[in-house]
Amino acid sequence: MTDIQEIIKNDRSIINRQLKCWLNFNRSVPTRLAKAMRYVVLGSGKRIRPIIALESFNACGGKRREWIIPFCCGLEFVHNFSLIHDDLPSIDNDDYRRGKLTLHKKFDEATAIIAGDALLAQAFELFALSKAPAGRKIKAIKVIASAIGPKGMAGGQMLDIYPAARNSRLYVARLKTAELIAVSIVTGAIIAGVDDKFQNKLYRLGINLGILFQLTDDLLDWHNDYLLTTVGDNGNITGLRKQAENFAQRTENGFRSLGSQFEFFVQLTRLILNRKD
Ligand code: GRG
Repeated sequence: MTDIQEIIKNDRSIINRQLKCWLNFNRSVPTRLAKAMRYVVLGSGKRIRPIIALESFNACGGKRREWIIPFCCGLEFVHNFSLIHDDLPSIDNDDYRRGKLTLHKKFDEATAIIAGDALLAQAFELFALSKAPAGRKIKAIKVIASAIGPKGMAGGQMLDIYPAARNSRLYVARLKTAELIAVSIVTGAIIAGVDDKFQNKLYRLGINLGILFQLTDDLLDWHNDYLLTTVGDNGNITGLRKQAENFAQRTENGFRSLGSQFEFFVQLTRLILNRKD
């Protein structure tokens, strides 16, 4: 097993343990809602966003892990919220996610909408509960809210459903997917206390990494459709693969230029380019 896989495995188990704790409500939450939230979050997600936040915190010299962990978990809650709503009949109308029934199929649509809302709200409670210095915390909360709001993920989702002619595929990928990934790396940097200039550098690299993530997500979708139907658009797939390789090369070079503390992100870029899930 390579270094990066060890790190990912270790981070994932830390995060999974914490997610479980935050979803242990005893009797304080209606049983159906608690079950729905746990059904979604405690599944088999890759936890890429919280891992990015944690490793960015480490690379930026952050020491007190308890400052960043609530942000890691909150970012995963936001991501899960977005998946629940994305799967709804009025949006993508998907029956399966992570190899099991989507939340609205397992429960019902009302439960899915409410569980999504609850996760988004609880994410912000977790951010506020971090013991990080208040100024850092407020800045991180501000950039996260902006990344998922109308200028970020929500805007991207709108353009995905109602495309506007002038918006390229890359622009939509940036809003819908890359902003949350970029803000995960920036959050680690803010909470570790690096300066604004370095935060901005990481933001730009995070956007590239996030676009790469969406491009490879599209490639995986196409590959699976191709396997199912044996009717694929090979020309398009080759073009997309080339675009992903270009993004990966530029992103990898950018992380490499930041020094050996960012080796994790150099390797992560390669891993995302070649991912199979
Ligand atoms: C945030 C206010 C607000 C609204 C959300 C529904 C919605 C609006 C946005 C959906 C965005 C979306 C689902 C983008 C796709 C991102 C993507 C590539 C998801 C797959 O992520 P993985 O592979 O999933 O990390 P796992 O299952 O591993 O967690």
